[in-house]
Amino acid sequence: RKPTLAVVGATGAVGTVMLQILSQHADIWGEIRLVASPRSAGRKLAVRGEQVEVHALSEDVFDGVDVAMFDVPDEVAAQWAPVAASKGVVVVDNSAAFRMDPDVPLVVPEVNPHAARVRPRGIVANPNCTTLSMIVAVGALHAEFGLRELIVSSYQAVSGAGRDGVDTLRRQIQLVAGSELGTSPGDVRRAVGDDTGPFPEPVALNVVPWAGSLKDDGWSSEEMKVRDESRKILGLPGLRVAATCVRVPVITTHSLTVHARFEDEVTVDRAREILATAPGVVLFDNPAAGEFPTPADVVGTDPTWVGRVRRSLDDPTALELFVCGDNLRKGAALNTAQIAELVAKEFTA
Ligand code: 2RA
Repeated sequence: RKPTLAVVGATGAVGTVMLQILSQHADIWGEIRLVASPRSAGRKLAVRGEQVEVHALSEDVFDGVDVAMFDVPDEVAAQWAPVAASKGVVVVDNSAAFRMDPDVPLVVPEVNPHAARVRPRGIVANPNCTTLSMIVAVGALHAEFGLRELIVSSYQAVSGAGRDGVDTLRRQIQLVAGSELGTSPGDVRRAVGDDTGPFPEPVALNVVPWAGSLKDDGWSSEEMKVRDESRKILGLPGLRVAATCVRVPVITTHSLTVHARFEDEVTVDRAREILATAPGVVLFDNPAAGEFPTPADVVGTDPTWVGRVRRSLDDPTALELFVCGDNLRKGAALNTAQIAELVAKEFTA
């Protein structure tokens, strides 16, 4: 029997990519039931080449469902994932509501697939897109070299903030295009006006050193997620992590610079071999030929792309990398689908 899948949050930015992925991956699901907020109920969306009606989120919508992917706000997931789980549904949740719950595994199939089998609450969590955009590459290096410390800076795309983020950047690009803006203090801000959407500052012609909400001692929620989630996924509770998260005027695909320090000396040759053969990673690293990943080339692809692999000049145990990953695919929908596919094997085995 092919398991029944529910996609909760089918109409959102990630949900849209999820439906594309479900249409492209092997057809392992029986019914695919689409679920969203009541205001989207009755709409029809294309999945697997068919128009499928969207149902309003309710307890009954989980009747007969085996696996449910959730991509909804934290508070909606916090309320509804346990409802689905109480009906025997295995929930794969892409919110932050359960990621750090010790009874909820946080899974990246290339790194810790075994963790998905132990789920006391019936919920498996999907990491945040910023963590996911680098962790497959870092995990492959950790498996060989033993990770001691991560220092990362992110260059995050506006679609990480959902459709509102994308609409905001597109609107601002119109307002600043073809002008002499960007040459005197505050000129971009005045052109863009007060409506900066989900961002604290204009994002067109700018970079904004902020993502998420304010946490203790000046850290952002996004920076804390990179630290906490990397530790949990890699099974390294004491890993030293320092992250600085920055929003850039890119529509989709998060990039990160990574300084990774390991237990012993590393070589670039061995690091390149590992990255070239790791599942889910593409090594694209030939600066002499101008070859390194950029978001504009990576968007729409599945793997984590790695370039600029160097050994630290001042520390032979450390590597420097530049990493790009599509935040809506591997960063969200794809990893969720991969986890759901792992779980689905339990139904068909
Ligand atoms: C962002 N990581 O990019 C967030 C979305 N989950 O804003």
